[in-house]
Amino acid sequence: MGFLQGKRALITGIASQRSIANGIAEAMHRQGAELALTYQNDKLRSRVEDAATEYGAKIVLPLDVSSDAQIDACFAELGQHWTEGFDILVHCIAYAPREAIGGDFLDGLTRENFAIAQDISAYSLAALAKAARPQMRGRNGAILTLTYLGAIRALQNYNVMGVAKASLESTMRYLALNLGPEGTRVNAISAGPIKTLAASGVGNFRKMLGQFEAAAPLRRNITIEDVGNTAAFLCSDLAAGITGEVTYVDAGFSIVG
Ligand code: 0WD
Repeated sequence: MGFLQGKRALITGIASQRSIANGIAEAMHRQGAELALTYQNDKLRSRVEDAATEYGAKIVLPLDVSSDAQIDACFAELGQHWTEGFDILVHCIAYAPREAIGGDFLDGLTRENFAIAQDISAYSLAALAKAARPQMRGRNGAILTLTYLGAIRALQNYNVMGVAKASLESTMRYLALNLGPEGTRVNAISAGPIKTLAASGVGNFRKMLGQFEAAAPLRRNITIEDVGNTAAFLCSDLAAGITGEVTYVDAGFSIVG
């Protein structure tokens, strides 16, 4: 029996088979969780439906986090399926305009680019947690988001996304503080670089993968399976004492000076 048996998990952010969210869905399914998946737009719908078939997920809902109406509709519909609530919310969503995630930080900086990165990549975690709150309350559930080292270090090219990830990590801690008394834990995984659609927008990403592999103590890159397994653990009762934490799944890269 898997350690997520009896848990219901809503997973956002599947955009392709390579998506980190796909690795998380696979691991949570393998550990016995019942899944619901969301897709950002019609272009991604059939891919997410394929994933739903693979993982036996009966619920597939549209969710573009830039729309308050879609957030409301998503949780209203989820409540019709899972009438007694659900246990796990996985936030795997980030976006910044491409010109703002490469080269000189100030060259790509505009008021609008900064705001979009914050809105889609950080505010959306709080917005989803707020919408999910009545359905997750009192179930010993867990919320999980995905962050990156650029939140705490100034890394070449990551730019406004680094600022948004710092905001995301802080948002995660405030959620942990306020949802803890209701029994909901909130955590983040800081993943090493993985080649996904979102990552291909970051300047010089391929070069970064090589440098990462050479410097990381485990001398290898990270896979979506690595992240998926840690996500399954953090959202399970095995991690009942962990909240407000950033767990590094990065082959040790962040400890190297
Ligand atoms: O190296 C990496 N790939 C790392 C990713 C290292 C550390 C952290 N992360 C984070 C990302 O910043 C993100 O928060 O992991 C999370 C998942 O990213 P991913 O798996 O690397 O990327 P991807 O497969 O592209 O999924 C991200 C998805 C979007 O994909 P695209 O590429 O189409 O923008 O986030 C979703 C979308 O499906 N997304 C949205 N979903 C709902 N509403 C929105 C939106 N407005 N915007 C983007």
